Amino acid sequence: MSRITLTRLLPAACIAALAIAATPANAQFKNAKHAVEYRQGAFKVMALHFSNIGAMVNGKKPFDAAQAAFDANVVQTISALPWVAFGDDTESLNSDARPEIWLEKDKFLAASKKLQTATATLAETARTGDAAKLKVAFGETARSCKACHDAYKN
Ligand code: ASC
Repeated sequence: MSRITLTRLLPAACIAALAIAATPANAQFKNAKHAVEYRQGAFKVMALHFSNIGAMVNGKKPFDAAQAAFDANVVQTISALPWVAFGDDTESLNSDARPEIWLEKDKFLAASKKLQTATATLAETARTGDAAKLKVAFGETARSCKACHDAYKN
């Protein structure tokens, strides 16, 4: 291959490599049904660990700092996952997801980012072992959950 060809091709190869790197994670889904199951599973796991923190900070379970830190870490990690599973091909499938998700994609994405900011604070606060502060962070996160449910979930 001549040098001139290589010089011409390299930028194209770089762009192709970047495109692959930036391929949305929805490539992981076999089909739309699988994507819906994936996001529902993620929400279920998140809800279980989040509720566990709630039980602790609201005195329904003894406060266990290590357990709370573990739960909050799970919530933070999982909170990054469901959004890519709201692909256009999933809109027509039976679920609790409202059409507004696809009508207001930017707002929905912004709300998902807000949740992720809240869960990062939740995990950071849980690591301090301060139950009172964690209760505040729990409330902030719960408001973020609820805002999205009110707007986008049946
Ligand atoms: C939970 C849970 C939710 C949120 C939400 C907050 O514990 O499973 O989905 O809190 O109810 O309003």
